[in-house]
Amino acid sequence: ARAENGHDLWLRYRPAAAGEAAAYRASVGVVAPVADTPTLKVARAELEQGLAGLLGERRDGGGQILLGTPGSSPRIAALKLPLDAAGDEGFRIRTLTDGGRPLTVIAANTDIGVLHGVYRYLALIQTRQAIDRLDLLDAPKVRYRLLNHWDNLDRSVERGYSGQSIWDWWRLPDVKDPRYLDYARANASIGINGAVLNNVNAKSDSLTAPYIAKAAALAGTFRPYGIKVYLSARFSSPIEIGGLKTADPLDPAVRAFWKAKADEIYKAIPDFGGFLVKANSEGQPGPQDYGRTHADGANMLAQAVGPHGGIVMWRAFVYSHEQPDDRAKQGYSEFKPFDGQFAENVIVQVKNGAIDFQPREPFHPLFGAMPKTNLGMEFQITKEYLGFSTHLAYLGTMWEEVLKADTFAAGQGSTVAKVVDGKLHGYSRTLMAGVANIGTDRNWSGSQFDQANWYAFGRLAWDPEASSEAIARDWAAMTFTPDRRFTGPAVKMMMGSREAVVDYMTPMGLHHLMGRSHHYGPGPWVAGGERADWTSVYYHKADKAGIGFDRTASGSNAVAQYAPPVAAAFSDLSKIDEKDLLWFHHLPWDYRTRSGRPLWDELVNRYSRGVKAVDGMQATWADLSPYVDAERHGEVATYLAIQRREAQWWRDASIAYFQSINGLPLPKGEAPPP
Ligand code: GCW
Repeated sequence: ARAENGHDLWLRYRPAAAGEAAAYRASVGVVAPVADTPTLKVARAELEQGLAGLLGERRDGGGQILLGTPGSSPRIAALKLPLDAAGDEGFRIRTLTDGGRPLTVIAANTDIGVLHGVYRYLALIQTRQAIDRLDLLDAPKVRYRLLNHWDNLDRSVERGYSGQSIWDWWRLPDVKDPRYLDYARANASIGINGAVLNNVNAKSDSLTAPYIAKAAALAGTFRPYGIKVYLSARFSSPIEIGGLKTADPLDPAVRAFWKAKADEIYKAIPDFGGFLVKANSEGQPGPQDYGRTHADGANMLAQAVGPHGGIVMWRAFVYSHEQPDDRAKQGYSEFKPFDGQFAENVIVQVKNGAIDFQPREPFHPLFGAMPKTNLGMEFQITKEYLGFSTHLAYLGTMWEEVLKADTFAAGQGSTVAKVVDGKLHGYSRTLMAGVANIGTDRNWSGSQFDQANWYAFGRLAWDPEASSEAIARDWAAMTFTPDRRFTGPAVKMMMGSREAVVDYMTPMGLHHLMGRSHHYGPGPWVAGGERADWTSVYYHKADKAGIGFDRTASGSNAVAQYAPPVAAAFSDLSKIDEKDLLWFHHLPWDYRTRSGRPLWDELVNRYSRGVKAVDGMQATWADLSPYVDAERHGEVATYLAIQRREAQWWRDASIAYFQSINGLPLPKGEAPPP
């Protein structure tokens, strides 16, 4: 028996029950030969492997599966299937009959579209959908669907909780770890089409010839799967590896350096994707060091890669301690004035919220505010602020909440999803980036359930309006078992899991109360230090009278960065959703919440509710043991036990700390911290 350690991810292809397999075999046939291209060969091999695993080697019902493009397959060309809407990466799956025998056609305009179609077809069987009468067309709504690896050249991973970097830089380019292929398969199966290989806190070494050769080796491995490589670029590289005295983006020698560097990279990697840049943020170098702007910096790089078809992703995650203004306002303040000044092949990459990947943040005010600048979404798959890989938190719900949020930029219905997929402002290039949670752990992501976040990210990048619940259901079925007695409770557990974390860590709009720098465990008492916005007291502002960050007109007025209807709703205590209450308001401890309880009681109630939710998750998981192999079941159970203990720690520590400030007793029925 194969080890069930999670290495196969959602591509397990374990046998369907005999009756189900027999039914599928009636419509599935043998896979017809394909044109001799790298991607079609991979597509056919994956289909063979998947069908053999799911349905067995013998599929002699007389049917056939035909894969290809009209360009490479005369049979497909003759069918004249409408494929316009499939674009460059989408596909059409159509069941027909041929001489009375079932024929399934997986067709696309490009080979990579065919590969995506193959994964979809397999997923239909993996999730036990009907496949005998299909006419399904699908295509991605976002053009660049990228993982951002925060992987360092020494194989450590910033905010990585699943072992070391899977990029074995030392042995590359000669040794190509077979994991790279599995990585490419997994990503292609969910439509991810690019990977930024190195950390945004970048080292210039990554742009030197030896590392370009290593990146080229990875690019070669990924190419048949439709995945391009990108690199994070350190803005001061012209000084560090170019022998120049400056990195001023308007200096001709600096511009020549970047142009030559781009030419050098494209010589080794003709389909190189482009650069990702973190500039003038958290101590990273950038154009402002020379009195230049973000647009100056981004456009210079864009000009270097533009002729080769490359892009520049310029991050809007900027804040500086010389700037005393509310940190939540700084990204907007720095970027909004430059709307319309970025080159066409620049995408400004914006985190989902204005602070930093908190368990809950209102959507970033830049979404909807830059109609003339390509804006992309940056989500964090790795759970820096949600208990690393040891706490179970399905992030699909969080991302869906952000994507469904209404910016009102062009009236009601101007959701963040419509900003990101380009519908609202007609962006020429659309992007969704996810900070990867992948490492050398056998299960890739540090825990079984963190694989779901990788999976959900890919699915939402493909379709930002997809349902996080449907995605969770597919994932659970493919990763564990399609048995509804399993998927029903497991999906329910996943759907509530992130809210549980919000409750026991930072309920009601509280944020950034994690322990200093590592961000694991409670630290609402963290004060002092070199900068205010790296402390917790900066964010909760608790005092004897009340708690919360006033971001209304009477406070930092961050609300004014949102469209007027949004600002009005956030400002108005009778309208604001209580999930965001203390993000925007400083309120007395006895403020009456919607439950009727005073604020203090309501907070304590939510902390306790979070802990109880983890009790519920443990109970659910225990009940599911009949459906899960012992190794994975045991691992999840052990992690849940850690989470239960630490949820209690969060609750107790937070409550005890706030009591030390407000001097209030615990509400009736609440257990005191030990
Ligand atoms: O979330 C914070 C992290 C840093 C990270 C930074 C960023 C890569 O704590 O580790 O640096 O954000 O997004 O640039």
